[in-house]
Amino acid sequence: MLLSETAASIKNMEIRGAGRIARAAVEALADYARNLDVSDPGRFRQEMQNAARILIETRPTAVSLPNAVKSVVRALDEFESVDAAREAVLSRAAEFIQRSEHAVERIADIGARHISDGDVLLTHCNSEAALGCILKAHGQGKEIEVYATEVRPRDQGLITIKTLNEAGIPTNYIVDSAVRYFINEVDMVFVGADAIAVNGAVVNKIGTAQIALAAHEARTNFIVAAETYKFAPRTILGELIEIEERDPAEVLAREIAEELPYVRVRNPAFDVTPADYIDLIVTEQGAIPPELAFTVIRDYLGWTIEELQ
Ligand code: RUB
Repeated sequence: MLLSETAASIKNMEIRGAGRIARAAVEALADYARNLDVSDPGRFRQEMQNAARILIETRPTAVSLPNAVKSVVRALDEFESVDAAREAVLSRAAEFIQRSEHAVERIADIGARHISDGDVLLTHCNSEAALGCILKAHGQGKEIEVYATEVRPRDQGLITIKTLNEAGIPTNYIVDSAVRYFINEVDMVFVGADAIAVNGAVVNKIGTAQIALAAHEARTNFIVAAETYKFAPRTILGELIEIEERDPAEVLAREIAEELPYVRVRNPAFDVTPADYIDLIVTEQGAIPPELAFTVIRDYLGWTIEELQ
């Protein structure tokens, strides 16, 4: 897919979910590098950096996107010739995609160990990392049941229930506001993440924080499944994660909204769950308490404070 097509598909959410977004962006970047017909190394670098910026600007919250794209374009600084830089970009892109797919598998293995026979799980939105754990546990022969939320306004829950149904997992499909009603029947909440801050707070689909609150009050375990490239290094510098606010028409049809001049429709796509409400973050490097987020940023993202400036 062309760079502009991938950027448009990420923006309009045909490609969605933090891991998939990161892999699609990196693939587009590799494709762009492969076809970039310039001989001047400076020009090559500049064009690649522009391409990286276009991709990064598509959606502001999923930190996997800048983390992945930057890990690829960082190769540009290390090579003098266009051919060497191109090769480096291609091999870093392939490496990232392989690492990402492997991480999702590894998370499924580790996450499934926390799920017992007979458990009732609840998931929100459509996270390949969280669903991977659930599918793995089912594949291991554990009898599980799932509550999946609808996920207003974009209905990502529909994708989730189709996957669960295909796997033959008994699933209850509920409106987002029914979580408190059912939470006492749930043993464990499993969600994904778009970003994880240095203080262990998790940014995920709008509604996640409300579910965490309900789970906390009911003493229900709350587990996040997230690859290490979803941790946000710049939060070390005190930078906040930007919460994307999308088109109000996703929530209320424009014709209706136009009749209500005093009503402002708000549509934040994500919210922040404080570390206090999170029992465990399952990464490909192991399951950690949210308090260890700094260690993940330091040890696995490999970025020094100087590089972040
Ligand atoms: C998707 C979402 C997912 C995370 C993790 O939001 O909030 O829970 O991205 O997904 P959107 P994954 O639909 O707005 O992109 O585990 O697949 O990376």
